[in-house]
Amino acid sequence: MNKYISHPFKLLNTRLGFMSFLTFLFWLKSIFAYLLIFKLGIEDKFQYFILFINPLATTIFLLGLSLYVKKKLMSYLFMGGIYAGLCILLFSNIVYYREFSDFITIPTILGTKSVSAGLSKAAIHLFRPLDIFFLIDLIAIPILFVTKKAIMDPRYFRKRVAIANTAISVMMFFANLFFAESSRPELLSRTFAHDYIIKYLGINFFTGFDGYQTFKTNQVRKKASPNDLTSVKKYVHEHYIAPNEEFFGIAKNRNVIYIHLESFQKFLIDYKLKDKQGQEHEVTPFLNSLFHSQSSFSFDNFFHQVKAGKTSDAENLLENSLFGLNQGPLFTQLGGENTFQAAPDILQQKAGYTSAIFHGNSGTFWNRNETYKRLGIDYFFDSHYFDITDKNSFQYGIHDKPLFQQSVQYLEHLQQPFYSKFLTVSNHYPYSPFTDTESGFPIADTDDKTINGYFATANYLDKSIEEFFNYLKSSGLYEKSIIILYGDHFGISNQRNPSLAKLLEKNEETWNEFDDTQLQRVPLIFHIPGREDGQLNHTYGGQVDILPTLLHLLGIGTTTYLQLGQDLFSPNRDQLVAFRDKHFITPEYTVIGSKIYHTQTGEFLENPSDDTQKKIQELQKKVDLQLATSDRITTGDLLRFYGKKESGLSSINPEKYNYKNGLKKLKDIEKKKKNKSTSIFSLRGKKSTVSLYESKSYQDYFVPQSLK
Ligand code: GP9
Ligand code: MN
Repeated sequence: MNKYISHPFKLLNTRLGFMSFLTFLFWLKSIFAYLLIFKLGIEDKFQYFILFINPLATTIFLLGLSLYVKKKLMSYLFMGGIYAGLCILLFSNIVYYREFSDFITIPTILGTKSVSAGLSKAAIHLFRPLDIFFLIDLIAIPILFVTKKAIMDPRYFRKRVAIANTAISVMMFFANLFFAESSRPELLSRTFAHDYIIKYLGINFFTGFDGYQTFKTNQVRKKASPNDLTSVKKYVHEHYIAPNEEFFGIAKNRNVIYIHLESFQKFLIDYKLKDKQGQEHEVTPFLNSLFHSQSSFSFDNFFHQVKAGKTSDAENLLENSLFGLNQGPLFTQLGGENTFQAAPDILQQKAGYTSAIFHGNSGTFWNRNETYKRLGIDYFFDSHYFDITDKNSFQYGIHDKPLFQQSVQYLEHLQQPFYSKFLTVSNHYPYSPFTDTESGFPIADTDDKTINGYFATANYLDKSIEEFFNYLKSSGLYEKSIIILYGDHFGISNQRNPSLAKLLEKNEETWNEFDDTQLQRVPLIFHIPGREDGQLNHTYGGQVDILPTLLHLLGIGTTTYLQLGQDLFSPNRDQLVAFRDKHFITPEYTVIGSKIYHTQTGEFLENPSDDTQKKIQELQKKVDLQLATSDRITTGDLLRFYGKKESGLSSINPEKYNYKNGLKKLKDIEKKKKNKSTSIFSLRGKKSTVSLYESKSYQDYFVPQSLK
């Protein structure tokens, strides 16, 4: 009998056997890390299944490469080297995760971010005794070979079998990907968050994929030069419109409070849902009252302009007055690397604002934890800062009522004026309504469950905002603030719109792309307490226009910044709203590819006159130019060349930002500033405002099993 087989380790002493052994070990370590160290938010049994299989395909593929190496020692060394590499990658991620609650990206490994330097100093404190489990085999296995307890198989490995092994691993990968995409559609095109990729496809894949994306974006970035700014500046200069004098500075020095209305479409405003008995229920009575308030400047022809990055694209549009990318989310693709000149940064440098974001989801979602640093956001209160239970949260984090209520303990310590944003989530797909007896809201009656729940979750959002407003009033923050409410994007997708049609008193049969486009309206409200000259403005605009509008309201000029929007209050604005897919809308035309509709009537222009065609072509050119200019700035990372001389802004050092211990930092500032502290807590004689918050208990709300 062959001595390699008769040895006590038997199968292990064949190359394939040894490879299987290493695969098993790596699988075991990965599962250990997934379950005990990383918080991956596994939601159901299917996701557990995917989690358990996801280390296999890439590990077998990579270790299997050594099977192509003929020489015994070389083949074993190669396999061992790959194995050691994988183990070190996994282990480094474990250590990194303990500090950053995130995973290592290629730019981090390459040291372009000096967190890696900081980490190596801190790393030693991040080791735990248990870690020996992840490393011991890297010492034990070579010892086994040296002491001849394990033996290398000298037999030449047949190429056909090596190829079969590779083929199997590739097939396994596609099966894994198929499962992943069926649990989380568009996983790779939209990427969402690092933990999503790891949950579904494992660390090896994540690192490779990140490397590929980094390479792609670096290529474009490398090619860009300061000369590219010439055409950008020309566009911005020609497109700039001076602010409307009447509104310039009317909110000067006020706190900015953004309320992000998740998935909230304009049609919800003033909408009344009929229940089965035919009784009408106003869906968002509080938001309606704000929309029509004499202290509000509201917009009813205002459109979202997001693409794959959804919420994060909306944030990008608002913070930078730049579009997201045509493919994939800007925050995850460029947010961790690019230079920005965003609202929090401008307001900090020009008017001494402190900035904070409140969001009850994990900070890594949409790569916010990295991007926010580059936007100059001082404090990021993510899920770590909230008391989250099964009852008060769902897959996107803490529900809106507790989000607002629990934010107040931090908000009250912010130095004023502050720039803040509350990212709500409860009105997010799948719109599982809250049903408590007192505040339950009827479910709509269509054949689409998603649509049916949408009104009830919007109603819950409405109530949560009302509670927050009550707090703002009782705490004294209200009069000192400008509160801006905006819908981030559609909640009901185009495919579902025909089912929505009858609720909007439209015909399901004749519903078309024109109607889809009109539904991309989202509400926009600038609420300025104390003003009595509020108005409903019908100008056509989009999210890219918010930043210059806001800065002008705050009395800050925008001529030196590379922003692509136009002040919504300025007369003579273009009133041309570009969508990311190059479709566009004006008060006159809605243009979808080659199809032209009349915006006011919905009439399809079958044979547009030469004149109309020319007009449309010109508009299309403008739209294309706006989008191309945005892409030039973002993919070329051109703002890195646009320095203080031109912009008037010193550049940001993202490494100075760290979102841990936010409350402690705020309190330290209060102490340091003593009677110069402007937080509402200090101004009230160090009396907390937390007890002023009145909320109907969210404990009463629950998601019915049937809708989970
Ligand atoms: C996630 C939340 C929702 O943190 O902002 O994002 P969306 O799915 O709407 O892009
Ligand atoms: Mn969203």
